[in-house]
Amino acid sequence: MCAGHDRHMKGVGHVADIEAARKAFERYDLNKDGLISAAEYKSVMAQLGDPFVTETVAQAVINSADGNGDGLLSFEEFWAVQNR
Ligand SMILES: [Ca+2]
Ligand SMILES: [Ca+2]
Repeated sequence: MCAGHDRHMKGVGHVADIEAARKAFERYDLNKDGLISAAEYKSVMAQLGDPFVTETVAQAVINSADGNGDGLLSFEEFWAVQNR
């Protein structure tokens, strides 16, 4: 239940409850369409001080959590990662 599993979602850290997860999700969802794209993830990581996350890396992170294979992260998929 702790440490290790969320390394690829760094910046999110340990999210204890769904409200905190939703806030984190909204921080990544820059255009508020309810989905996190690779471009959004990359921008937010850059804002958080990690300029080494390229769009390719961002897409890989999203793909690793992308339950339905559309290349975008929904809140449900994001939440599933928090609880992995
Ligand atoms: Ca979005
Ligand atoms: Ca998806």
